[in-house]
Amino acid sequence: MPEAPPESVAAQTAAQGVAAQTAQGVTARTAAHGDAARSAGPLVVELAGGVGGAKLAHGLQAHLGDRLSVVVNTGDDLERHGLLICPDHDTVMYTLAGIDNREWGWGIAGETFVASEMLARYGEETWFRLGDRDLATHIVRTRRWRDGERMTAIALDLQAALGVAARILPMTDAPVRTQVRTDQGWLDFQTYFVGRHQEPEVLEVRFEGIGSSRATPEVVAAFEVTDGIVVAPSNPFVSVAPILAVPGIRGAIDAARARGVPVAAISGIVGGRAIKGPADRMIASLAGESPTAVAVARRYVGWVDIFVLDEVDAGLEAQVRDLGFVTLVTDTMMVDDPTRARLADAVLAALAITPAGRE
Ligand code: FO1
Repeated sequence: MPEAPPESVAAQTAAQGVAAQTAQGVTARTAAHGDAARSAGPLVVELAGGVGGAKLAHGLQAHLGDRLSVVVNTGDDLERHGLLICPDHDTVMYTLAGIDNREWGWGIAGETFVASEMLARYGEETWFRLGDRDLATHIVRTRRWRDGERMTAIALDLQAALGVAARILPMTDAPVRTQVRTDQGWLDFQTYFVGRHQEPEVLEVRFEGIGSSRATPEVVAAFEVTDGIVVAPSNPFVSVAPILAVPGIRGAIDAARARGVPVAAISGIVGGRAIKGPADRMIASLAGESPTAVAVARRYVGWVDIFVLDEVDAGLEAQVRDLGFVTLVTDTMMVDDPTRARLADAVLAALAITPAGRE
């Protein structure tokens, strides 16, 4: 849909007419996914960072179940106490498994920190807090990773053990580490985010290791067969940008769009402020713009078709359309299960995706 002129989603959906998938077509696409057990129906890929990506994935999973693939940022990954931690993957996984800690937005509900207290007694740095239950995830992951297994295979097994219906695919199997330049020099992402409480101004962002990374076969296949792509209300600079920077992913999105697959993105800036995290300050320091939904939309020109703004930003809709997007204005606040599912439903409708397939 790249060539579609800007207009309202309702008008565009009506104009598209019916191009529903046949049962045979769905079966062929399912086989191409390499997952014969996947249920029939439309397939969707979400690009996700941590909390916002997890909430939207939860809403999408409620509608799509195992037909949702979440391509998750791994630039936030880090090693602590000799263990490999994948925060965005784990936030999405715990959320989709229904064991997430809703108070913090990360970690596991009912978590305790006895092991962390003991680590501190041994003199280990514990500002990045690893809960007792969470530690089990990192122990299993690290053991298998050191044995030479692919990150994707390990992740899929962890998800299966927790009964997650959707698939959460690391953006790459190669190590990529986001770093930010501040007036205190280059900092690893979690040192900036947790260790320094996101306080230093971010002047530059780089993704160490991105040049030697590549999209996994699972990620490429997910884009090849998908009916729609959704970009979560995640940080454009440190959550979405690293996914796009993995060699092979932007090309896979372009190829999907060339065969008519629409891409929708949801603004993580509402009323001039980030829903969570430092995206608003990064828009100012990295792009020199006011933190608005329009500034987010500007980051997505050329590869996103539909831009979703919150109702409080309805006054910005015309500016977003002027950038070439189809717009959807709706309540984007995901405060509980019904509002997650409602936003997911609105986005799927904007993508013209119904339970039977694409309209
Ligand atoms: N966030 C914090 O604010 N403090 C922590 O101590 C912390 C520990 C942590 C451990 C495992 C994990 O998977 C995530 C954790 N997070 C913590 C969240 C994480 O730093 C960020 O939310 C994401 O990287 C940003 O998307």
